[in-house]
Amino acid sequence: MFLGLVGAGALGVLFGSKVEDYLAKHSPKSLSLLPIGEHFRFYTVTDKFPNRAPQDYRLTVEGLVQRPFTLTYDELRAMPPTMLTKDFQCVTGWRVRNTHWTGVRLADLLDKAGVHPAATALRFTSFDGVYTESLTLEQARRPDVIVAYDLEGKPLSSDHGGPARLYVAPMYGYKSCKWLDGIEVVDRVIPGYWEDGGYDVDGWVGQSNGRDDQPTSA
Ligand SMILES: Nc1nc2c(c(=O)[nH]1)N[C@H]1C(S)=C(S)[C@@H](COP(=O)(O)O)O[C@H]1N2
Ligand SMILES: [Mo]
Repeated sequence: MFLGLVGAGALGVLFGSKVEDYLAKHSPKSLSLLPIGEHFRFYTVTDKFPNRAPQDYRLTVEGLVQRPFTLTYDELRAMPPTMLTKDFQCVTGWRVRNTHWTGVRLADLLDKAGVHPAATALRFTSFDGVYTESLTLEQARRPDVIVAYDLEGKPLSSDHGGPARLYVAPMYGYKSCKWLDGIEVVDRVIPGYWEDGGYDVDGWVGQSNGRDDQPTSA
């Protein structure tokens, strides 16, 4: 079972985008007939998977805030934890049900920083050096939006975006920026990596991203 999952993950890395290009061209109905199991793929838009040890991890919150700060991994883990058990769904169709995450609410990080009244949105950066994401302040303050450091009761693996990533439960997976290292509070929504490629900025599961006229690899 374990080896099977690892094998499937490796296949996802090697062939994931091609398979999903193919899948995305077919209707949701035919998707459910295809033999894709309920497991995560491992995605990266760069040609590598960054690997940062927890002791080298830093998360910065800055921009339109009263008290910008940088947290170490231990400091992040020392904040009040939030647990969520919710689905994880990629816009291309794969979904893992009832995934169990632990992390810190973005709302708590924002309160710690003290958001300036002119702020309306957040911009997220990844230490892969390329990926970016965005949320409005209102979205970011939802209780089901966290900076996650555990998945299924274990420290989040590098392949899944560890030491810490976003988990935006109500939205498609592309909103959940992996290898998160920066949160900038800004005065307007700045569309992220896949949003520049055509995906909806408001990536609510089931309410956005019609399949037919969208890019197919997120
Ligand atoms: N830094 C970074 N974050 C990312 C991505 C990525 O390629 N790079 N892919 C996004 C997409 S499209 C999805 S579906 C999820 C996949 O998460 P996983 O690789 O842990 O399964 O991560 C999202 N966050
Ligand atoms: Mo995705």
